Amino acid sequence: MNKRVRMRRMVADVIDKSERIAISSHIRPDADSIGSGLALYLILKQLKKDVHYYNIDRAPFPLTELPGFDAIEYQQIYPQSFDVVILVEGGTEERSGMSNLGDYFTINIDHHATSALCCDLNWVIPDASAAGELIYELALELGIQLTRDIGFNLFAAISSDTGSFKYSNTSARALRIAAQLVKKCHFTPVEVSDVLFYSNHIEKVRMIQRVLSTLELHLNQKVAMIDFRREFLRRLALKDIETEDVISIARSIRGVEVTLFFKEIGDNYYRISIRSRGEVSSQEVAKVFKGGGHTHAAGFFYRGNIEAAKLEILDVIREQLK
Ligand SMILES: [Mn+2]
Repeated sequence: MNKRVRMRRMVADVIDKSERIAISSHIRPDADSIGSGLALYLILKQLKKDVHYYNIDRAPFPLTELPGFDAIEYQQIYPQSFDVVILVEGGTEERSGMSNLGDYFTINIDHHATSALCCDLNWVIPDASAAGELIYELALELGIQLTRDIGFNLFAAISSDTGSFKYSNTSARALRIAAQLVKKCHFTPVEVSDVLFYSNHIEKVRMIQRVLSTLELHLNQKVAMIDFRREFLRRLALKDIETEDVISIARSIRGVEVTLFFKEIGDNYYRISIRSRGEVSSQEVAKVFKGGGHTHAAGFFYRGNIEAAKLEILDVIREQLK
């Protein structure tokens, strides 16, 4: 039996034996973490568990439209008592924003190769395209009825993390699971797309317009860079920007192998997202700056001048392109 199946059985076994269960996603949650968390919440409800879904950060629109979203509560898990705490892509206190996790029996369900293995059970499968794949397999293991809302959330999770089945993590398994969800769960892919990809506010598109105006190309046009400056938020009702859309426009440029997105989050303080294809590993670049992620998607924080950051990062990428 492979690790993926063995761990799935162990996780199902703990759930079977548990009564009070808490779920949490990571801070600044994305569609996979929220869709997977909501699906898991609905699965555990169906099993008549006393389940709570606690997060620290409220997910932005349009994730607020996912079925069951209002069930999420915003508070620490500690000091309430639970038989098990399940962390969806948030296996550490830092990543989940939850304190005192050492006081609980914890399960980490994740597909990031860099996921910390510090929970009591770590079901970490880097081959999985999304945490949603693992929750789907867990649902089968637990023998629950796949409802529309569970299917909708899991499809949203997988379709988001695979970039609508475009990224390199789009596997036969991801497609097969997506097909099974559509077949069994009475929703259509277009309903999910309408929520995730076709409900942009005009303000968001205006924001993308501003961010794209910063586009620079380097290293024989193989590296694209875009900046999000805090001043862009002035005069807009938006509080934040969903980075993935604007990154995907930059990375769509023919010949671009690496896309860097610099998000200004404080004075001389940036969160930098890297997307790559071809020979450059995003993860290796991020590691140099003490960040993490996958081969084709990673990120890190940088303190200092943005122009200095750009030069330093270009040096690292230049080495990898050799
Ligand atoms: Mn994910």
